[in-house]
Amino acid sequence: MNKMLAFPKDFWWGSAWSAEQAEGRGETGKAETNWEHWFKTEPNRFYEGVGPEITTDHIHRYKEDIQLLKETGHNSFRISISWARMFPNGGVGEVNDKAISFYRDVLTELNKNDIKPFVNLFHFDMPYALEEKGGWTSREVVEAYVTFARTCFHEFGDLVYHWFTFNEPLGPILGGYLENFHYPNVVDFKKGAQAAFNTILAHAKAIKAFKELNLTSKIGVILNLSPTYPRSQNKQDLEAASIADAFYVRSFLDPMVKGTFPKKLVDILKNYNQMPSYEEVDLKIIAENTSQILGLNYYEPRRVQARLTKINEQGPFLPEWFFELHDMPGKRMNIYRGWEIYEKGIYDLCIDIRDNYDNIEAFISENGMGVANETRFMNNDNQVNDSYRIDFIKDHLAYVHKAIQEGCRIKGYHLWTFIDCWSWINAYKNRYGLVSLDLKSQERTIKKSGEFYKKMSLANGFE
Ligand code: BGP
Repeated sequence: MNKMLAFPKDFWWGSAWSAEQAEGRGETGKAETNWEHWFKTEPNRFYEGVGPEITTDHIHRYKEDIQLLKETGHNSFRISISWARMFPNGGVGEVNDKAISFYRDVLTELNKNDIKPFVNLFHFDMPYALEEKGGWTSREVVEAYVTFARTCFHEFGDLVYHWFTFNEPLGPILGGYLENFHYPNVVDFKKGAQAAFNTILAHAKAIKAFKELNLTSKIGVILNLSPTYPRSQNKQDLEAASIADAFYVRSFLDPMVKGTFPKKLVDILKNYNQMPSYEEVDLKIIAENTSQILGLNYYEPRRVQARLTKINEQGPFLPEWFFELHDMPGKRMNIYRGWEIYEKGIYDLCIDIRDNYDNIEAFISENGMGVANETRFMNNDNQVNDSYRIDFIKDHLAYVHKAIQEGCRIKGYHLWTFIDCWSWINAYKNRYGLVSLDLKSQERTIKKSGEFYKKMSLANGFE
């Protein structure tokens, strides 16, 4: 018989999604977002031409959905609040009473059902009018975000369990300023560095505003942290991995958790004239307002080697000047999504946080398995028999369990995601949910993994 892996009392079993990916536009009034704008202007970029207009229609179905949360064993759930819905006049100005009522209804319903609401403020969705002002490169946008954050703390503070300022702040920087999968879709490292710095400042300023309200909840950030593994232990590969780690892991983790910037990264940016502009007082605000809790998103590792081919220093500056990705022979792939599966990565990440970040209270805020054409695994009752997802969850959780045994303060596990939802330019290509969605009828059906998730949550562990 397999040994039961029991998790600590009050472990947070849950999942996560975001406003733009799940709500749909609805009738509350909402400013156009960057994603809606991009979809309107370049629909062909989006998988099968599906945009964020309706998505999972949670805005009309939240009561039914919260019952499904119960039926799949959730004791906690992460949503995000749409800035564009809260401030329908381009993200600034008067706050939207209808948006306040909607979110208060959702949060009240979650609490009534004993599901702790985790609320994130920014999950890639910026009011388009603010993108026009320069997006995160603009100080005006930082101040507008702080007003949005303060308004949310004030309006919903009595109903929220824990708060998060940003989900994966690296995403919009990488995608928007380097790798073409996020608006504004340019290649300009220096602008990206400015946007990153301003995001970090916005995080700190929001935390400052939060502390002024003396709420009992905590506030932090959710970061996507792929541990970096060098191809070999030779000096060049180790150095390449350490630089990649500085760009992709420490860049947000250090300032948002410790209040300092990684020296390695700063030295490179100075050498290559890529430093953002800032004022001395910004550094003080960042140092004094750090995360109280940390969300860890983990999907796959980053494998790195020293560059084998020469870079073109005439072209735009890129992190890849200093390393390249290593396609490790024999690595195990999620053949349905194209990402590597390496469950030990989640353990290495937890240990890193324990040892280098003062063992800050943390939880796994996203982890999950995307599968294309998942209907092929449907049985005659229209239920997706996703045994691969159950294995994926168990394999990762076994490593989370081990990390907890070794002293990591990991308080919960949130799967990506609850009901299959819309995913940026990939739209509905890769399905991640515990519950499947029929896009045409909006019918929801619990997958085998949803049944498993409930059993695991009730038992507070699994065999
Ligand atoms: C994370 C994001 C989520 C979600 C997930 C799956 O990085 O926080 O919003 O999109 O990735 O991504 P994809 O659908 O591209 O596989």
